[in-house]
Amino acid sequence: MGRSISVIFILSVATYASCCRAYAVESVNLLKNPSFEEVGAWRTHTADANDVADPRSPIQAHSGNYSAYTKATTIGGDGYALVSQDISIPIGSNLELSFWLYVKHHELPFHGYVKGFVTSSGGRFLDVGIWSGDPPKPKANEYRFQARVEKYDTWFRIGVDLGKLWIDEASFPRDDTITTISLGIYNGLVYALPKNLLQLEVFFDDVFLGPSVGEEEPSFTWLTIAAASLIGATIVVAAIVRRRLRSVKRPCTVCESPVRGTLGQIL
Ligand SMILES: [Ca+2]
Repeated sequence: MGRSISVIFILSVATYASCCRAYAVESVNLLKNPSFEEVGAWRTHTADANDVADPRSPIQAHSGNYSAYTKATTIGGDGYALVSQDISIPIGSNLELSFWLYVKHHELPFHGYVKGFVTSSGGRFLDVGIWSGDPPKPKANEYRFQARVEKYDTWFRIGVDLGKLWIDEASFPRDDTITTISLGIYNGLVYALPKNLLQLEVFFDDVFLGPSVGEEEPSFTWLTIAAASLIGATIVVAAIVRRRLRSVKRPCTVCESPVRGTLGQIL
């Protein structure tokens, strides 16, 4: 009986694991080349020749062998560097945006911003990133989600429920379509910092934009765990009851045996 319970338990776990794995696979990234492993899909933008935007840099990678590298300096003036991709994704409440980034540590703390952002056909901007100091207040068509640098010189992830931010927090209309996604940095003179000194270097990798599976997964998980627990508990109770019934009957079958004492000890 013990072995059969184990087998059923293992089968339950295996079934649960395969369910969850299949469910996770349903998460579809709507971006092309999100890990920067291939050539193409991303365009680059820089302020001048002193800035760098490389959509396929082999220097760092969160996954695979490449990431997007951006570097901006105040040498020669304002500095910014971006990579962007044209898309067409209708706003939905379950849209999720996430990306990994690696901010290089420099002698001076960075001044400016590091961000991922989307723009829409309705002329709206939703920014997700890190701003130093006290950035200007967003305009009516802008929404800003402020994160922070968790650690320098290592990869960390920023993720948001883009659809919920768009609809519930920014109060932007739902009938809009995201037309571009961009990732990049700005290290500019708007912060009145010394010229020819500052630079900012950030890598981006594994960008995700697509339907979120985070909302439904917990209820699915808890339902599955509850059902599995109920089945498991029923099996265990049935096994205990059966065993007790046997042990109740057993003394009658051995009561006439001369070796009852020995059997009783064994049983
Ligand atoms: Ca990569």
